[in-house]
Amino acid sequence: MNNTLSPVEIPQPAPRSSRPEIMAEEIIERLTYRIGKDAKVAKPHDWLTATILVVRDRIIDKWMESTRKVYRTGDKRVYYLSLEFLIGRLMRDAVSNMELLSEIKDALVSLGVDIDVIAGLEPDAALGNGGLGRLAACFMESMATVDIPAYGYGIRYVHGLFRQQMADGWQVELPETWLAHGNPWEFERRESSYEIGFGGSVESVGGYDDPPRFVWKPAERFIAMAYDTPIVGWRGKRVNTLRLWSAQPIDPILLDAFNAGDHIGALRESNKAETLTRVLYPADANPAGQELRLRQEYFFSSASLQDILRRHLQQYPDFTNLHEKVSIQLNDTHPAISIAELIRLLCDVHGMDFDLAWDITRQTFSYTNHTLLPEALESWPVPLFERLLPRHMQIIYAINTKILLDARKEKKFGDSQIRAISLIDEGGDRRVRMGNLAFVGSHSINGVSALHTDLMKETVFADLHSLYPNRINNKTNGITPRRWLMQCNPGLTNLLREAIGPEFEDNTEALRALDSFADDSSFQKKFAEVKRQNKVQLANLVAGRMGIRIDPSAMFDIQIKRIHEYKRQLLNIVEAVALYDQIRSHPELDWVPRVKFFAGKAAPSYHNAKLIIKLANDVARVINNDPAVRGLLKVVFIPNYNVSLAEVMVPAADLSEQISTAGMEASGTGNMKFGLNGALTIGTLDGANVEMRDHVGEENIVIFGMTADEVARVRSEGHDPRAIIEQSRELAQALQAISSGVFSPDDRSRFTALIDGIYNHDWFMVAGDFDAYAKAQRDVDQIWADPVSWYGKTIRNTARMGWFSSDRTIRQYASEIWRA
Ligand code: NBG
Repeated sequence: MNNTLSPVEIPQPAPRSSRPEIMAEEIIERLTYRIGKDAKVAKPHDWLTATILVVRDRIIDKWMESTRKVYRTGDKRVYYLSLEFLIGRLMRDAVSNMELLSEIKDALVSLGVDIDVIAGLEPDAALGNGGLGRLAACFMESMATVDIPAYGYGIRYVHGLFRQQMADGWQVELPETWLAHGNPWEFERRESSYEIGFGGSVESVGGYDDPPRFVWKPAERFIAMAYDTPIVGWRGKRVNTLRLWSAQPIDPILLDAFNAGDHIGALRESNKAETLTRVLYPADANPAGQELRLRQEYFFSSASLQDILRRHLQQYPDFTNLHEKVSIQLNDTHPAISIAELIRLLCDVHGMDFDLAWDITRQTFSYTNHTLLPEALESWPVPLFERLLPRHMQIIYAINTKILLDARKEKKFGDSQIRAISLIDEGGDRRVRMGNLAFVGSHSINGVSALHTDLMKETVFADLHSLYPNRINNKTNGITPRRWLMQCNPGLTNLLREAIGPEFEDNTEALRALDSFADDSSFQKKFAEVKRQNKVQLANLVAGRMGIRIDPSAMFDIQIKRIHEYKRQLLNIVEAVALYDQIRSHPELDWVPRVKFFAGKAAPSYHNAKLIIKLANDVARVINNDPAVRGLLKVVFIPNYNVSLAEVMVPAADLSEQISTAGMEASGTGNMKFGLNGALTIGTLDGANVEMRDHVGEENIVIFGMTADEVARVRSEGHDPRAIIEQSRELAQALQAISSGVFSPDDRSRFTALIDGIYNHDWFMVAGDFDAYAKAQRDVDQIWADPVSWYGKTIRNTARMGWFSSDRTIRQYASEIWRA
């Protein structure tokens, strides 16, 4: 069944030519008739938009074909629900995946336009905070590449992640306006609109003979409207849809109020709707905890599910086969309310009975956990939940009754286990636990690296795991090699093609053939030259943006990621201070010239993270200006880290810092990007670092520090950081220097409390791991001093990272979870 209106056969548009002359003509055509600009006065931004429109047309042809195909075949559709999609710029991605790069370049050259200049104007769509959102973006690209019919569902935030500016070394957050020039990639879909309610009450109708039916009468209602962005897979094989929801008022203006002279009140509904999807919460791995966040979560979950059900009914008579035709992946707990919402829609709106709806729901959903940090597990106060989503609260109680009865009767769970698995946290103020809801409502719960998955079974989900022992599984993260090798590092890509042929472009694991070149001196020279070119580019960026000159022959040591105590930028900075001390005390030694780069944003409310940024900048100012260092060590904090900046930094790295406290980084994905681009990793046995070591070989990675087990043991048995510090002269000196204001003469006690934290509890094991880290850094220096050894290792990193392609990850999701 289809809802086509036209009875006549509609001719399809003719395929478009990719000849540069034709595309140049089309660019002029778009500039003139779509943008309304004469080529003589067109601004670079107009050229960008016109170019995107020309590429977009070619994508649309494939997009429609992909959509038609899934209606024809009746294949299962995968829905990826995520509050974050950190997609970055799209033009280069789209052009390169459509294999139009040289044609578009030529077309633009013939018009006197430089593609690099206009590509640099494209705003960086930052609808995410960090790894979780970037993973969603890599997955979207890989799902299209491996030909899975998939939709991403999220929110079209008007303001993505804030712009970070430095004011005297402090982070300042400014609003980001990625939509300021319009967005040529998106299509507004007014016809795909759904009503979303909040608050109000629940009435039950029927009773006596029939089972009662529940009717939710929301007090507030909004419209969710869809905006679609096409996502092209590699070689344009398939084009999927990223559908982002925007909130609209039901009554844009209250005319009664307006006519009565209340001009502001008349726009009340409009303002409320706009607020709902205006900003992305800037918290990474810790819950925002505010009502607006819960509203955002429910808003996009409900809109997505209504859309999914509507699409299903276009093809099938009812929902009894929903789980055979639909898989819904919950990206963390943010969309976990979807579980109760699906039951509500099936039962209350479509008349299904609860037990069947529950069964179908569980077979439809699967959930990915992305962090074990206890403070990051989402939960909502019961009174707030009840007020905002009264019907969902009832459904959650009903699910809880089922689960707890089953656990007590079938599994003989005792009180403490019952308390642990309950959907309601009864300790203190009562709260709804979204992690437990996501777990019980899904047939698959996965972690994002082998270690993280093991720890999930042992810690946060231990009791739920013993109740449902077959549900937890692992899907180690991956990255798309198109963006993170082929687009960001054309120099290396060309060299690889020259050496091992093009097979790796379609199968990243074919990079393994590079192993046989690892010790070949002429290949090493070429590999080194590519790295040098990439470093020159980064050096130019730093000179241009910050006015700091750096020497591209120094070792580029890079740590880029969100600023978090568990990620231990602080350990890296303390080591820099210790090294600074050493260089001054022993000027006669052969120090390896290094530039330590940092970039990353801190959650605006995360005090210590912001202080760590200030510390990095304070330390940089002192070290960079001390003539005694003779340029051997530089520290650079590049502001406003985002996807586009990563695309310049990753290819330029010699050393990749992946130094989280073991057991705390679920996976990491930056680690994979660096390895693939030929950096050596210094890291702990945490997250996917463990599997990276297994793949590249332990001689090709520098591992240091406590293991996750050791951290857990030390934490439970008692850790004495003060004693450790007293044993380590270098560490003691560095900490004292920071604490006493050597780097902050304007405010000597600025960092005292931060450093006291290390002396007093050292939760993140900065003192605990310092000596091992400092020694590992000197090992890195030694490897660097022998270029043959250095390039042998880094080439082997590129050769052996193919398994970390998100194509592999997605294939595993498809075969083991979605069965698509
Ligand atoms: C992050 C983890 C990373 C992991 C990404 C993607 C959250 C909540 N978690 O280690 O911290 O790589 O998720 O899985 O953002």
